[in-house]
Amino acid sequence: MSEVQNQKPEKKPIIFSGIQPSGTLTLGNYIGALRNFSKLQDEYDCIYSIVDMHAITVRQNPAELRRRCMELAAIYIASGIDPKKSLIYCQSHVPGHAELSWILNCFTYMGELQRMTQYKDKAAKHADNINAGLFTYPVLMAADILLYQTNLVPVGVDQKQHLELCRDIAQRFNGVYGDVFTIPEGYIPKVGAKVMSLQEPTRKMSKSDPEDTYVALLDDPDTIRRKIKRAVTDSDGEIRYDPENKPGVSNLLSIMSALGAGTLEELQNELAGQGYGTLKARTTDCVIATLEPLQAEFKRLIADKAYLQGVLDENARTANYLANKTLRKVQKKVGFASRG
Ligand code: ATP
Ligand code: LTN
Repeated sequence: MSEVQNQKPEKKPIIFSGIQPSGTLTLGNYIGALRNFSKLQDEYDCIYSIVDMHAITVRQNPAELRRRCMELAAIYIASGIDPKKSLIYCQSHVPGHAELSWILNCFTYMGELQRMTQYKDKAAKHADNINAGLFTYPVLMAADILLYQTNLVPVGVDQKQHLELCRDIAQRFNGVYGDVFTIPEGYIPKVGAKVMSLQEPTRKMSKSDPEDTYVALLDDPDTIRRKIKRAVTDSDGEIRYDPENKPGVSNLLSIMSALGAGTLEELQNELAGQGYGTLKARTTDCVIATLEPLQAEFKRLIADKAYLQGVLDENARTANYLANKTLRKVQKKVGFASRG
């Protein structure tokens, strides 16, 4: 090996994650996933997709979906992802996702997909439109991840089951054809992996639920204050972390802790003996302080559509190049005809 080759920098491990442009991003998306995206940009090669193909598993208004894709690109950058270091692109701009997804469909069992809790939840929620895309959604997600030989996937805990299926599919494929795919690991936060609804604190906060159940990343301070003030708690008046018996209070404590206000224990000690009014006011302050800089940066970026379009176009070209490397290998392995 020549000296120059010897000095070649080590290839960094790869991070991949995606968020659906299916609604206004919530504090749950931020705490569970987004805020971790920018953290590891220097140690990893990071790829963050705006997964618009996943979003259409539920009916979307086309103009709104297009607008939300642009907004999500601005939110990604406003949260600290640097598009010069990390890739930010729209899933639909890289056809390899759909192509690999088809192949992986043929390595996934109906029974595996039938067990997916997100599918069961969404099928119940959208009983008038239980389409095949909703059913095979986790296979497209596996394709997203495996296409880039991903090592680490930052997600909220609700995606753990999908991630395990992705690993199973990859191992099954590798078992037949040799080491084609890297087997990915999840990166799930210790606190805040599942932020709960403000109105029904036993359910996950979700961007496709009614407005008053979540704090949106772009809510103004008054709206945030009002929503948290109305958050459901309980009637025993004690500030204690106990998700089973006190889901509402525990949710507010974990939100604060996740946003850096202290460990759950510290917060419990600090707030012991105080009323829920104080707990809510403190939570509100933490949330506003976290979101203010992100919102200011978002406003600046969303005004510059040409810049955002440029980032999406340029990064999609790189993503296509990387995706095709894996895709060609997979196509060859399964025996698709060679190209002249
Ligand atoms: P939808 O309601 O449209 O299904 P969603 O709000 O669940 O959307 P996704 O786009 O499916 O959001 O998820 C994006 C990322 O945010 C995923 O990594 C997911 O695990 C994470 N996430 C979503 N909701 C929460 C939550 N309440 N707490 C923590 N993480 C969450
Ligand atoms: N299914 C995810 C979004 C998603 C994703 C991915 C996350 C699609 N593809 C790949 C991580 C890696 C969700 O949050 N509902």
